[in-house]
Amino acid sequence: MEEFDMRDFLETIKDMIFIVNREGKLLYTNTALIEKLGYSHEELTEMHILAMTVPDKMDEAEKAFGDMFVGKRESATLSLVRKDGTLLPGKTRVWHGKWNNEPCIFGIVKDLSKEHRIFPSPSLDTPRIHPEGSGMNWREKPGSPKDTSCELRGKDISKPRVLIVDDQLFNLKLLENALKEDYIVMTAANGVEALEQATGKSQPDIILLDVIMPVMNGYEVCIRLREMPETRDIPVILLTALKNEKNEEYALQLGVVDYITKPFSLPIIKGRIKNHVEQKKYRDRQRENSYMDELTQIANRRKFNESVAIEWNRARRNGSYLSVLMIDADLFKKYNDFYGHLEGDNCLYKIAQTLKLNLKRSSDLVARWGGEEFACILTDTDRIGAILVGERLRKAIVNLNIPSQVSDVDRVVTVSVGAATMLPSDDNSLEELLQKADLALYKAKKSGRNRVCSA
Ligand code: GH3
Ligand code: MG
Repeated sequence: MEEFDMRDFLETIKDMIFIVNREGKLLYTNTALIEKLGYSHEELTEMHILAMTVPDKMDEAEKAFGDMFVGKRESATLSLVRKDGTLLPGKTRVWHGKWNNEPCIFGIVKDLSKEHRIFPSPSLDTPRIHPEGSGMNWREKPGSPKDTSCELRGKDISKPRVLIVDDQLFNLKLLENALKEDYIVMTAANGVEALEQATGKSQPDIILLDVIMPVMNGYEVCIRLREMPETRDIPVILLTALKNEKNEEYALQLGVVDYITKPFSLPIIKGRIKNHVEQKKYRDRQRENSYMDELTQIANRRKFNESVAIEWNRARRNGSYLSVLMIDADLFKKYNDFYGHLEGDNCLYKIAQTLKLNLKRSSDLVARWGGEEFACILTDTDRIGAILVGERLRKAIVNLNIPSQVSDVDRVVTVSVGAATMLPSDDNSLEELLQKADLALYKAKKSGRNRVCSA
């Protein structure tokens, strides 16, 4: 007689069989289940058991499976979702066992679709309390979404960041577990939290967004993300149970890069995320190059304009001060005329690099505004703070000790600084802030140069 092979045996059974590990990931599905649900074997591999349940009822399904897995309940009547989105009513019963020497749960699902009765979904059979209560622990998987994002934050900044937005805790966990090896995973339970995370200092490289959520649905989140310059270019993948052409068309009009219907296959979703993140990183690199001033090797005016608009919005949301410094080389025309244009270029490079080196916060930015003029963005900095930074930069340029025989101001190259500060609100504007900084610079020039003035 041939040696007994469990797989061959399971294939002979007409009921649907699945085997999951303690985290709920499918390790094996027999042909009956594959055929009835319409997935391929590959699509089901590693899929989470709950990804086959009705998305809107996932909480109930999670509880039902969880109870069965810890032995509190013997069976549950639950609908499974076929690949084409239709429902397959079934009654699931589970046993504990081992598969490839690992503890796992065997499930057998009886197809109830032929039973001609109104199918309650997902009503549960009489609970049975199991004294041991052993098996899978859904709630105590290591690292809740929040924990994990905190734990990973700052640990590996080279990994791309993915923000998962879903009000279903289970979905968050499912995706988080699938992605945490390759990404820094951020999570949000609703649209408002999602916008907070997306506009924060550590922005995601991609957003996986559920459509149906309380407070603010996925479409509204998309619209808001597209409206704000700082989030406009973050690719968004919509995850939805709404399998319908109109919805998909609408989502694409809103600018989402992909539209995936639930239940989804984890390998496919991972592949799509990888492609979109690679494209985004490529675009980021292109943009970074277009943000660089060639002569001074610091940010250019385009970068300044985009950044200052973003910081203005951020400061307005956070109710924090935003300051700008305008910095201009003193009597530089004379310097050029005396030392020559090449020496002038060299001097501008040194000034730019010194300014950059002397900004301490990662959120501060110095850019070449044009010619021999530079501009700094100082986030979360009040008037006094801005004057202090301006003074530090002015001194740093003096300390560079670049000789200048032609200056009436000093025997070295100097700069004048105009500082302006605002608390962004409905009553003021970014243009006003920049004008104020310009006015302050004019004051510094008029009152003798090599000094900081505030408007
Ligand atoms: P002020 O103190 O009032 O600012 O006097 P200034 O001479 O610096 O101002 P003005 O605007 O009259 O002249 C700016 C000079 O800066 C003109 C130009 O020779 C020089 N300049 C502007 N861009 C560059 C550049 O890219 N390279 C070099 N070498 N010089 C530049
Ligand atoms: Mg000048």
